[in-house]
Amino acid sequence: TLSEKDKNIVKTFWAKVAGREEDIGCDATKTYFSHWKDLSPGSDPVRKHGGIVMAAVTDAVSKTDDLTGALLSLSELHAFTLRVDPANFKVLSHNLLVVLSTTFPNDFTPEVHVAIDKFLTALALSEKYR
Ligand code: ZNH
Repeated sequence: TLSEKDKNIVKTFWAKVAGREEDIGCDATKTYFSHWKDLSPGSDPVRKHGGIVMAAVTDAVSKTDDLTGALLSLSELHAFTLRVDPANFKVLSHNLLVVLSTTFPNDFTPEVHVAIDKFLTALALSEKYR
């Protein structure tokens, strides 16, 4: 679970991400959603969806004390309606870590890496599957 220290690290790092959600989300999600016609990096649907996913992550950063409650309806949507394979969450989290590390090479210390990794795992949108 996330320690208080992890939470602070995530919040401090996320201040850098603020305002760049679309770019980062676009990069991290472009390998998904193959059913969309135009999947080229930077295409409108990918950009838009990347922004939506990242906005949800940013929202979660402000709710680290009750992630399960904050993400309840979103996690139900993914488990019951969208039926996203849980393995995909791991891949997306990994993509996000890669994009964050290359976008902010100086800020992405090993400490930040571990804290963000824990945070993304704690988002647990796949929790309802269990
Ligand atoms: Zn998801 C949708 C978030 C992951 C798939 N998403 C969505 C939304 C959101 C999200 C916010 C919108 C909703 C509404 O509208 O209501 N996601 C998210 C997050 C994450 C995710 C935060 C992580 C971190 N997803 C994911 C994955 C996948 C997905 C992994 C697969 C692969 N989503 C999805 C889909 C959708 C969504 C399919 C729908 C889209 C449309 O409809 O357009």
